[in-house]
This record gives sequence, C-alpha cells and structure tokens, in this order.
Amino acid sequence: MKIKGKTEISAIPKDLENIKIGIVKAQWNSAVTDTMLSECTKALKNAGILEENIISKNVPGSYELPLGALFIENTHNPAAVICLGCVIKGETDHDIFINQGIAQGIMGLNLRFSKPFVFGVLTVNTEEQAIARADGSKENKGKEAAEAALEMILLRQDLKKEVQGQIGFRNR
Ligand code: DLZ
Repeated sequence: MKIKGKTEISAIPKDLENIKIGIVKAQWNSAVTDTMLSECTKALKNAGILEENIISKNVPGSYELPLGALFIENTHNPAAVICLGCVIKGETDHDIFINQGIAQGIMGLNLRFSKPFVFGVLTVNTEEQAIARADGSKENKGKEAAEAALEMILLRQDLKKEVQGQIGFRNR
C-alpha cells in the first residue's frame, strides 16, 4: 500500500510498530466526523500501527481540538496527533473564528513540540460538501489525515537517522 505522496508503506512497518498515535475527534457533525475517525483508524492499522497504540478521544466541537490534542500530548507523548473535525458554514461568521482558532492552535502545537499535529478538519459551506469529503468508500479526509501523520513521522525518523552519530546531533 502506498501512503499518499511518495512513501511506500509496505517497506516500513517495522519502524511504525511501536509508535503511538493520538486521535482527537470533534463531536459536532458526528455523522461526518465518525466516518473520518473510522477511515483514519483503518488507515493507521493497515500501515502497521497497533490498535493498543492508538489513543482516540472525543472533544465537544472543533474549537476544542487543539486543547484535546495537547492533553493527549501531555499524557501519552505520541509520535503524532490527528485532529478530526467538521465545521459547516452557517448564517454567521462563527466558522471563520473557529477555523482560524483551530488552524493557529494546531500549527502552534506542531512547532512547539516538533512533531505532527495533523489538521484533519473539514471547513465546508454545506453538509453535502462535508459528506462528499467523508465518504467511506471514496474520498475520506480522515484517511488522508492518517496518511499525512505517517508520512511526517517517517520523514522525522529518516532525518534523525541521517544525522545520528554526528557531532552536534540533538535527539528531539
Ligand atoms: C458552536 C459551533 C458551531 C456553530 N458550529 C460548529 C461546527 O460546525 N463544527 C464544530 O465542530 N463545532 C461547532 N461549534 C462548536 C464549537 O466548535 C465549540 O465546541 C463551542 O464553541 C464551545 O467552545
């Protein structure tokens, strides 16, 4: 199986088998976020992540995703945390504030902890658009979020291996 992008997944299961991954899922629009979660989990398991190493938690809405991810980071020290949510535009600008808050919150976590916190959040105008992006059989952004997490974990591992043993290497 190929991870989206370039990494050949069958070549690296050994590197992934002891890896812990967090998932935090918003309960708002749960018909959509539930299928994102199941496709995300399926993709992780297919790649060799053990079920007991997937820490999956719910938060009320997407706005709570960065803090939920931080809780998982603080308690489990995972290799990555995948944030799954679905914000649908309504009559007001709430979606803009929520989406900006999540995007900035998640980016801050990436850079603070030097590990992937994946933005698996649908920012759509309609429920139909959300469903089209969280279809179990075809496109599913939960699956893509899992692939992004794995690809970034592998990139980090590769870069560490490249510099291990070199003077000045800091293992973070
Ligand atoms: C309040 C709100 C609204 C209006 N819409 C959504 C949405 O489409 N998707 C979502 O995940 N959450 C929504 N929320 C809830 C907020 O994310 C948050 O949970 C509350 O504002 C409490 O902080």
